[in-house]
Parts: sequence; structure tokens; C-alpha cells
Amino acid sequence: MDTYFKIYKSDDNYKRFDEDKLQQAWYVMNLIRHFEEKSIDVYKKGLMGGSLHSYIGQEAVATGVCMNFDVQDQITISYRGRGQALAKGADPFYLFAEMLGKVDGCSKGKGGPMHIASRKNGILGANGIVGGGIPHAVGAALTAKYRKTNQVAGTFFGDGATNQGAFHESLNLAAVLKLPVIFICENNLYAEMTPIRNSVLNEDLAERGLAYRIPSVVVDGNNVIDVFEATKEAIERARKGLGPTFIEAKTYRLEGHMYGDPETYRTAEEVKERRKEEPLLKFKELCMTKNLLSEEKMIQIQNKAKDEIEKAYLRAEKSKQPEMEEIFTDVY
Ligand SMILES: Cc1ncc(C[n+]2csc(CCOP(=O)(O)OP(=O)(O)O)c2C)c(N)n1
Ligand SMILES: [Mg+2]
Repeated sequence: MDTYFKIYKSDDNYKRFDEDKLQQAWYVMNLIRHFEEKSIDVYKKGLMGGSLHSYIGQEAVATGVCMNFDVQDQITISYRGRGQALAKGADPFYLFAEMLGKVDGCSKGKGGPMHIASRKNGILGANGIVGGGIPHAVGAALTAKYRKTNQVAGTFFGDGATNQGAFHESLNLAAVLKLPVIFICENNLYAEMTPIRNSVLNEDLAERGLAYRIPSVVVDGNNVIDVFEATKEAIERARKGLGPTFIEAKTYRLEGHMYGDPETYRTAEEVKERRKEEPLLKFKELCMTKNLLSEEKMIQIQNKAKDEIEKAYLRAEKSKQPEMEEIFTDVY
């Protein structure tokens, strides 16, 4: 049986990351962070509709995973999925335009922050239904296998989603049919206002993958290099026809479940403690202590990411509102 349960450690993984990869990881994590910060600013001003679920604190997962995907590989994401969309190459302009309800939005401004998609970038779509994207990714993997396209599918979901029936059906089918799909569980310790300790007895969710005989890996989700390495191996297995992998990325969401969440279910001290381990800080410390990138270079990359986000937002602001007649199109 080729099933294993593994815990990735960070000690010397960084030695396998060349300067290009270090810069890319830093850039993408900053792109996501600025995008999310900008979104909160804009949302606060009442310029965006729908609900806004921040990805701040989880940037290393999207970045480390998606750095391994090719453009034609396909992913599904959740209502918190703008980070993964950016990491998969989506243009921030189309995302902002969508969130502002403009015609240039990736869903023509009709979906809002929870409905990001981009066929061109292999982003099959976000889902407001918890766990809803998991079977879609399994379907994409089945199609890829049937058509022999060599594509891999990835699906991002939370700890809470692993209690959904669709999650279990998807894992079982993917295991039995040996499908090229990577299950990426972002265990941020909360499902809305419910702490994980109140909903499951075994908090090591990777063991749920093992129950279906899927090789399963626990990784520090705040360490972009570890996430990258774990995914690299998973994708290699998938492309060789060896079937799915389950990756549990242990992370933490630094903002409320959604904008306006009073966060009465956790203490400010807990969040403050967790902030010391947040992924951008962690990466910066690693680069400084191991002399991987100069501080000057890191600041330059940060500014470049911020600049790209600001420009994308200004362009999106200028995009038009949809015409009234549009209300009857794309409706099923
Ligand atoms: C089927 C379904 N049940 C309940 C909800 C309400 N709901 C929205 S987000 C959420 C929590 C999901 O938690 P988790 O899977 O850990 O993802 P996270 O929000 O932490 O990223 C719930 C219960 C929903 N959207 N869909
Ligand atoms: Mg969660």
C-alpha cells in the first residue's frame, strides 16, 4: 500500500529554493496581502456589495500550492478564494471589477466577492456553499484522466468543509478511480464562529484522507516553502497517474470570518500571539536570518506588488456599471 502520513518540516527546505522562486513567493504573498487590505478599505466605504471574507494570514497556502500549477491545471476555490485566484494568475483588475459590480468583472459584475472565476487561468469558480467546490475538482480530474490531458486539479477548502458529505464522497471516488486531484485543506481553526475543538475530536484533518487510503500530508501552512514542497510531490504523483493527495495546511485566519464579525468566540490575545507567526513575517525572518534576499530587494518587491494592486483598483473603478438589459442574461 503506497498510503502514507507525513509531516513536512521546514529546517532546510529553503536550500531548494533558488533566488527566482524566493522572489516569486514574496511577490505573490504581497500581492494577495495588498489586494485583501485594499478590499477591506473599499468595503468599509460601502463601495462593494455582498460579504467579504478575508484571506489575510493564509497567503502562504495559496502561494506555495499555486506556484506548482501550470496554467491549464484547474482549481476550485471558496468564498475566501481571491488569494488562490491571484496566485493562479488571475488579473486583479477583473477581480476588483467583479467586487465593485462592474461590467469588466470576471462574472460580469453579477457575482461579487464570493464568485470569482477565470476559465483562462484554470479557475473553475468559487463557491458560497461550504465544500461545494470539492466534487467539482474531482469532476475536473476525472475529465482530465479520461481525456488524457495530463492536467491536475486542485481544490481549496476549510477545516469546516471536511464535515460535509460531499467532502467524503469526493475523497472516496478520487481514491477509487486514482484521479489526479490535490485536496488542500486550509485548517485555520475556525468554521465561522465555531472553534475546531468544538466540532471534531481529531484536529489532524489529514487523517481523514488516510481513511480513504489517500497519501496525506500535514504541513505548516504559514511556511510557503513547506507548502510548495508538499504540493510539488503531490503534483508529481498525480501526473504519474498515482492518484490523489490530501494536504492539510495548518494556518490561521487573522481577520474575522467576514467583515463585520465581532469575533466574540476568540480573544484579542490569541490573535496577537498568532500574528507573530503570520506567513509574510515568517518568510521575511527566514530570508533575513539565512541571508536569502536583501532587505532592499524585499522592500522593492513589496512596493511593486502594492503598485500593481493600486493600478488594478483604479482601472476597475473606471469600469462601467452593467446596462439594465444585462439583468436577464446569464440567468438559468
Ligand atoms: C452548506 C453550507 N452550510 C453552511 C454555510 C454557512 N457557512 C459559511 S462559511 C462557513 C464556515 C466554513 O468553515 P471552513 O470550511 O473552515 O472555511 P473558512 O471559512 O474557515 O475558510 C459556514 C458554516 C454555507 N455557506 N454552506
Ligand atoms: Mg476554517
